[in-house]
Amino acid sequence: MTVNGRIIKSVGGIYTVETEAGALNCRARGIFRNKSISPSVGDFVTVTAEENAEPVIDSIGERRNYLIRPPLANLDLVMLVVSSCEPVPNAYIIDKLIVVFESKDIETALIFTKTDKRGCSELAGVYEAAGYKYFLTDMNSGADEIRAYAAGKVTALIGNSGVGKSSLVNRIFPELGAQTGEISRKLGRGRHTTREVSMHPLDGGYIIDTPGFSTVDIERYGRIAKGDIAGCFREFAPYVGKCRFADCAHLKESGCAVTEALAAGKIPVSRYESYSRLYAESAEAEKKY
Ligand SMILES: Nc1nc2c(ncn2[C@@H]2O[C@H](COP(=O)(O)OP(=O)(O)OP(=O)(O)O)[C@@H](O)[C@H]2O)c(=O)[nH]1
Ligand SMILES: [Mg+2]
Ligand SMILES: [Zn+2]
Repeated sequence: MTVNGRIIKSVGGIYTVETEAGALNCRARGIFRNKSISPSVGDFVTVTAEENAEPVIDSIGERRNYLIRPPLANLDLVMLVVSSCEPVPNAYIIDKLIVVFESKDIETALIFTKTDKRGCSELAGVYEAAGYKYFLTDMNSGADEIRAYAAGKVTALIGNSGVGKSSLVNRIFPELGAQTGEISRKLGRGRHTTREVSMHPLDGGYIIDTPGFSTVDIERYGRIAKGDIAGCFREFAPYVGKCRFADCAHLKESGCAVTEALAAGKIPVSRYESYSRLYAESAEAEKKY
């Protein structure tokens, strides 16, 4: 028997595939390993289930989009989860991730957590000015708005370890009881409590809890060509193409419409700083080829 389904969970080489015949725990055919494609949460797959044998994933449908870390396919929305206090928010990392999502054309919104501990109007203001939808949450508020926004979409919660992704999932699905973990007092970091990617049906879509990343993971994202980075900063759009030089890098060139907008306060300073840092890193990497 062959059935179609979608991978909703993946742990140590066992994939849970939601099918019309219910959820099946499957292995993947070896062929994927040879082709270096790994079946990922969100993938549409076909499964062959013979009697008395473990069901096996035979094929993976074409992906609309794909993230390497955490491995996720066919997303409609990424909600980047950022803590207002611990772990301390890092504008560069936020912007680097947003660039990755923008480069893949995945809609991005932000969630600022722990607003009971520290307000974050300044940070929120930056992303509002940049043109992003954002939400503020604490242990008692914000979940309903987020749930309403995610309705009907395949939404991944992505963010540093310890920012409160699983806590938020538990507020949206009180019956789920996802494990959450304390922040290490000494390091001010999360402890990688969530180890697996899991997808939960929500109002016609799905919400996906993911393991928090570390800085190492950030470095592993594929680099984006330096000339493509400005296009991933959506608030630059009104100015890009209006510079004096067609090949303007928006750094120190004269007649640059982007740096003029920055000077006029129309582009947030931290966003521009992230741009110039990402540009320099990408230029450095391109030199090595
Ligand atoms: N004060 C406060 N604490 C929160 C809030 N949200 C989460 N926390 C705490 O932050 C810690 C980490 O929360 P988790 O939900 O485990 O974080 P996570 O993002 O899932 O972390 P990983 O699974 O490691 O990626 C826990 O001690 C939570 O109780 C909040 O809104 N306010
Ligand atoms: Mg978690
Ligand atoms: Zn320019």
